[in-house]
Amino acid sequence: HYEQQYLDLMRRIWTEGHTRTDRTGVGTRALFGASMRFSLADDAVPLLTTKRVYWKAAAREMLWFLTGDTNIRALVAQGVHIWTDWPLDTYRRATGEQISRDDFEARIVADEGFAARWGDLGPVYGAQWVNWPRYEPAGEGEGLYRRASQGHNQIAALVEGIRSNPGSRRLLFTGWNVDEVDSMALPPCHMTYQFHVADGKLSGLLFQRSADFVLGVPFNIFALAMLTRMLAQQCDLKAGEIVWQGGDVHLYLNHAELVEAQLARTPAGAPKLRITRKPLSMFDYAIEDFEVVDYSPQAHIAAPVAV
Ligand code: DHF
Ligand code: TMP
Repeated sequence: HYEQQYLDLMRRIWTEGHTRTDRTGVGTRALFGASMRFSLADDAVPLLTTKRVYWKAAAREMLWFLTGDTNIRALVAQGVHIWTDWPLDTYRRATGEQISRDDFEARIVADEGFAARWGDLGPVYGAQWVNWPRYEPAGEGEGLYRRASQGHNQIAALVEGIRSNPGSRRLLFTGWNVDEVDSMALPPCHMTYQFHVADGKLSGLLFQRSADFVLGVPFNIFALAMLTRMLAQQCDLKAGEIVWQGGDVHLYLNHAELVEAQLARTPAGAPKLRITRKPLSMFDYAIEDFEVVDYSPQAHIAAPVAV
């Protein structure tokens, strides 16, 4: 079963990983350098079956990236809570107010000014993917360069590249903007995506510098599969496979019992991801265009997220 790779790697991190103190203070066991690959043939999608993965939250996050938005407001308004904890932490530290997560989210949705002030994550994924800063010679009295009103759209360029030069070894985009990582709430984890065309099939590879194996990775591999399927559809190619590569691949120490519980389960089933329409471009997909069938996972396993 395709999921065995995930479970084997999880077991290996837990048994062979080095214990490390990390930025969050929670502590991890970590391996350095690991890889998994999954077929996308016949609409196969690598959703975990040993626990329910809320794939619609991951799909909505991917569509949000593609809009270039970096404010959590649009996510929260759709009931996606996965990014709330970081702005919430900033808000609590700055104001000393012990606001609840629910109240903070309610204010983000109700009050546009509040969201503008407290809901932005900085120039994260979306900003870099579709609007990487570009500079042009400035006018009189403005210094040498000014920021151009329109940045680089790496996604549009990627589609153009796949269509016009499928043999290229430069079909990639990255969120790791050295000039801007310090102003992001979190520097990109899933940082570089590369694509490859062979035999009429498009494959996608992700390099993820830092991987929370319990919470982040199930979302990240689904999103990689979804993105690869969307690109293949836009470029009239079939989907090949996805390759996931992790740098610091870790299990948080407070996930110990959840890891044991999940490793005691057996994967089963072969879910499929259907795209029910062909939108005009990468920027015209909606959540309704995606459907997962044949997915009957075991129960969700809730895990605390290290902020
Ligand atoms: N920090 C850490 N420590 N780990 C992460 O995986 C992580 N991921 C981020 C931002 N910062 C992070 C963005 N992605 C969840 C999933 C993905 C994600 C953030 C959080 C998460 O909590 N998933 C839960 C609940 C999902 C839900 O309620 O919809 C899960 O069980 O999948
Ligand atoms: P770091 O910036 O100190 O590496 O912390 C980021 C944490 O978030 C780390 O545990 C990896 C995790 N993460 C994922 O695994 N996937 C994601 O998509 C994101 C945004 C974060």
